[in-house]
Amino acid sequence: MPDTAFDLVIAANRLPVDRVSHPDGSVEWRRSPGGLVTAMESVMPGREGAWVGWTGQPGDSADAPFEHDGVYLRPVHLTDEEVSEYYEGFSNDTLWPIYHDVIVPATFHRTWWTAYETVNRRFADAVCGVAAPGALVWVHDYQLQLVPAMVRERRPDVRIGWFDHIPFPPVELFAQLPWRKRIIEGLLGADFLGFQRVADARNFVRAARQLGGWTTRGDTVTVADAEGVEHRTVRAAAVPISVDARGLAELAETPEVKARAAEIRESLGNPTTLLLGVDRLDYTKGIRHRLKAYEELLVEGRVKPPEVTFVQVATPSRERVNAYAQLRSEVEGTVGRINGEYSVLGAPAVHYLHHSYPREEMAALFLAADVMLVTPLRDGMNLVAKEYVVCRTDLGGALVLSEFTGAYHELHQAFVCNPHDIEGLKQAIMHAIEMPEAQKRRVMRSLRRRVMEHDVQRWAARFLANLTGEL
Ligand code: GDG
Repeated sequence: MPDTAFDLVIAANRLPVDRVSHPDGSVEWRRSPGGLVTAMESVMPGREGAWVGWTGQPGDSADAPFEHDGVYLRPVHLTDEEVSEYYEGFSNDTLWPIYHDVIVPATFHRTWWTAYETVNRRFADAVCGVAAPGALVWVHDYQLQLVPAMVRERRPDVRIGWFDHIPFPPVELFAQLPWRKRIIEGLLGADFLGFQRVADARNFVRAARQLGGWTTRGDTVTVADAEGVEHRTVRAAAVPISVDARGLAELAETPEVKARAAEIRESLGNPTTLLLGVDRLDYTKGIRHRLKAYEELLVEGRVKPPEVTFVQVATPSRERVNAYAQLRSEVEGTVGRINGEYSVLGAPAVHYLHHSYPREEMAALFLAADVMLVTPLRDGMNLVAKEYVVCRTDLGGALVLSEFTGAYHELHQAFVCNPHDIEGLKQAIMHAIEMPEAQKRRVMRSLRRRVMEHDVQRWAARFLANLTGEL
């Protein structure tokens, strides 16, 4: 396949495939699970599509481009040092905490910034190499904020969009970043910037005005050329992401998933109430607050195993970043203490699972759970909340949802909580447990309707319509 031939180019930190190495030395690429891949599939038909990203494995040179499921994949290599400085360092230990309300302090290292620039340049070069004249270029997320301007420098003919999967911080927090102006300049290389919430888009526009002196009006920023002549506008607007609602609902309806859900309940001793949490083990997800509320409910005797039990799936994440290692040991200490005090033989108070599972198992867990606990301190969207409601085709279950998620802005009929308010969180959990079934079904019906109508395919189509100026 020739290079420079693609009219839709996606750039994301990761390629949509995982490398599987076999004992005989052969390598196979498997499609990674996740809504983004499905969303992109839905906008690829009728277009020649390419995807630029890292394979997930460090190396000194890039694998050759290859085709997978009809998409041209262009690997970008990262050395060991770049994985540690660009990815674990600047992306996950500088930007991630700043963009999530500084729940833990951010770490600043000038060498990390240099690596971030170098890697962003490599991504931009790869994009320029595959984009056809006039192509649409869709850049994803906080790891690639310099790519829009770097692509525009070389390829003023293409149309560039960027989507922010995580929150965009208030200007007071963003201002801490020594490289704040460079990041705004990087993003302003785009034609359209998409965010999860209106508030995130506004935070960006305010940062451009206050920290960079750009002229702004409503949701647009005006960019001047090198001579100071204003010549281009950039729009920043909310386009909230979603899930592959139909695909997931179909999965949840299969006899295998239903049987597995019943088996899970059975293996937990058929509790009256099964509480569930599913998160990457990340300090933004409010897992400690959730455990604290549950522990207090146990202390007060308002919930009791084996009638009530709590399953927490904590998917391993960013284990080489300090704050994550520390969180893991805190969470595991708390789970151990709670179980020591409140478990009964054969019926632990908390089932803690530090694993990742196939999507069929996740769907079965969602179906099995009476109350889903989504209690982040800050979260761009939170897809787990949306996945839970679409899986509940039976209209069973109840969703406890933090106000600090993007999902809250679409799903405010849920059992809403402020996770910092432990009393309030306990009340929301009890309310979700005790509300009469008929009432809960009405809530679930309206939550489902929202997500079924606003699915990930619609999100992708809306983003592209914004990018091309149709919206
Ligand atoms: C970022 C933003 C935003 C988790 N464990 C397993 C598993 N998962 C899946 C979930 C869900 C996804 O991973 C996690 O998405 P979230 O939205 O909950 O959170 P982040 O990973 O932080 O994602 C977030 C998102 O980007 C999209 O824009 O919503 O705010 O932080 O789909 O189901 N999937 C499988 N096994 C697991 O063990 N199969």
